[in-house]
Amino acid sequence: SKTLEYLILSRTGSTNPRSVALVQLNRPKALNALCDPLMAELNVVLKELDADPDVKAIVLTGSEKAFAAGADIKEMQAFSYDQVINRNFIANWADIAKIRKPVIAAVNGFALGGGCELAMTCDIIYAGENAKFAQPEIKLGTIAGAGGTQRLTRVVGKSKSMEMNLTGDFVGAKEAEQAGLVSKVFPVDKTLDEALKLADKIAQMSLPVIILAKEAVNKAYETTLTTGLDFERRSFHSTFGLADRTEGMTAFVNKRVAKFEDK
Ligand code: CO8
Repeated sequence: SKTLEYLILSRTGSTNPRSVALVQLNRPKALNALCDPLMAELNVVLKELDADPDVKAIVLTGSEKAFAAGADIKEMQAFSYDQVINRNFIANWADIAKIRKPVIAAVNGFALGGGCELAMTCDIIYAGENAKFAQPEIKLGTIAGAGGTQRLTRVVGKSKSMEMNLTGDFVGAKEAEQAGLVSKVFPVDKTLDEALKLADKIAQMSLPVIILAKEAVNKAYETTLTTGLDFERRSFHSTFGLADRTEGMTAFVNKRVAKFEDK
């Protein structure tokens, strides 16, 4: 594993030991508060992993106490309007949504404000029983700035999103699962293992098909149903240009396990 200033990186994977990348937020003294240099480092690392042909899935996690307690309030405290607008503060957060490979968030403990938004920017959220999600910006006299009013509303609906954004109240793991924010809940010491297992399961699939599937699901948030269905059908058709599609169907017909080669 490799330790950067704010992140710890490692690789795993049952078939290819480099196919699953683990990115751990490592700023324990500030409960992984997402300061600007941390987000810059995260962006660089995720882009590198996205470009690495060995990597087929990425897991993003924090500690057992905190996934991330939000944007760095101490950093933001002194900012003025002209400063945030001139430097387009937090605009680089949008880059994370452009990663083409699946990113799984393994969330234990606090996922607050920017921490909840970062988890929601990921493709799948696994949560530990101690996970606490919230958009507490309103208590700081501000509002969410990286998806807390947008992604959250699309996921949990208006009433719960309004409640969370207008009160800052914590939502626990079970409630988050019921609301569809989280796909599964685990004991705290199992969350990361389960997320890595999920990533490894995905990593057994064909990389170009993984990318097409993620892109197609994400289209559901961006377009009308008719346009999305057209996009999906065209993407489905395009898999017929892949050797892995031939292999997958041939393996099924011949009652053997498919062996994908990412092409
Ligand atoms: N920013 C900076 N430092 C933080 C943050 C934070 N968000 N959260 C915790 N810390 C620091 C604390 O200041 C403390 O530092 P120190 O030891 O130097 O005093 C250390 O982490 C430990 O924290 P606590 O002592 O408070 O630990 P507790 O266990 O008592 O409480 C809580 C944990 C409940 C998580 C508490 O720390 C808390 O309420 N934190 C703030 C949560 C919050 O309001 N988050 C939202 C931030 S605003 C935001 O995310 C805006 C998003 C805008 C778009 C995205 C842009 C990035």
